[in-house]
Amino acid sequence: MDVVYSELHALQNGAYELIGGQLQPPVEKPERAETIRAAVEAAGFGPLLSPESFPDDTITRVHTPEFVAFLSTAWDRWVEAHGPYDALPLNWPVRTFRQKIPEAIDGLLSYYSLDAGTPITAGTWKAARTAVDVALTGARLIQDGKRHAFALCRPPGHHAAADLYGGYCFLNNAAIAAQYLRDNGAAKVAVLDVDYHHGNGTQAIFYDRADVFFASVHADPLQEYPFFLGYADETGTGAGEGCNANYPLRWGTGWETGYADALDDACRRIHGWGAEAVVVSLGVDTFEQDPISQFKLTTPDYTRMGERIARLGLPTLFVMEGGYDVAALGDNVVNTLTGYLNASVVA
Ligand code: OKP
Ligand code: ZN
Repeated sequence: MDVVYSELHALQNGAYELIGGQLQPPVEKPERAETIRAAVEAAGFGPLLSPESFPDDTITRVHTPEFVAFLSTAWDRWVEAHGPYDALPLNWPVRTFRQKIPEAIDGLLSYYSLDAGTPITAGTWKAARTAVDVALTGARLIQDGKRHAFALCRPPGHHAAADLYGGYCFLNNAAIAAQYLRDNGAAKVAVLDVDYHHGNGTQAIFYDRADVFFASVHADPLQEYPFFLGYADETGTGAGEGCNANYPLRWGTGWETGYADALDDACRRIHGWGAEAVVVSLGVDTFEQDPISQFKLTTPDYTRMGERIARLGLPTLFVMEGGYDVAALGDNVVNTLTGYLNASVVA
């Protein structure tokens, strides 16, 4: 399986993160992608491909031009206002407020963000923009007839909506790749999100559309971030009614205690809907030792996950999302991809 990777991911490198009321080193850090790269290489995956450059209009098929302009200039404006420290918002236009777009950089960060855990740094734009190229290079491989590819994206993307960043995500790599597949021949594309956290951004982007099916298995938003989307009664709207499937699961869920059944149902829905290709938002923060998560998947369970995805029998683009136990990240990703490959029936 081809793997697309760029070392420019390391340009996203926040200084600290507020976790449980304490400033701590960020869990979303460059070592994540490096350990995955080393593991897939050691496991014999490859070749390791550098991303091609895709034009900005692949991004504005999913994100608003205003949002892209904001993200690409935010660091310079922040430095001008405050100096070279991580750019972070501190308030939001929640209930009782108006949705006006402010002029000042602090207000723009507040308007366009969903949390204060997603620092914009000197290299954020370059890293996020390159992650899109990584995902699109993978999508082009699929479009060119490959049965599968792995886009080793960092920073992740599934929390980013059309004009919203947060949850360590800036540009929605998986959504942009799915849209690219739609724009280049696939009539019906599914996104299967197995990250521990609900892919609120991807859901929002495709919520009213009948041509992209979104299915997500994730921690119950009653208990877990992002808290305000990801419930089972979110089934799509308008033309997209019936094209969204959420599987919220309680803290403590393991492979045999709810996860496998939910994944199976999500895959059945995608199959029954008639998807021609699937983009997998691959987060391995469902792992039992993940430092910010509460599921109980084990390293061997990821082999089963890959096998189930392979049984869809679809061209498959894996796009890296979360997963924060650096010691086990490589094994968990490799097991997913190996399980997939060993079970995939080459048409
Ligand atoms: C991203 B992905 C605030 C803690 C909030 C954010 C979790 C983002 C997960 N500092 N945690 O879905 O793995
Ligand atoms: Zn996650």
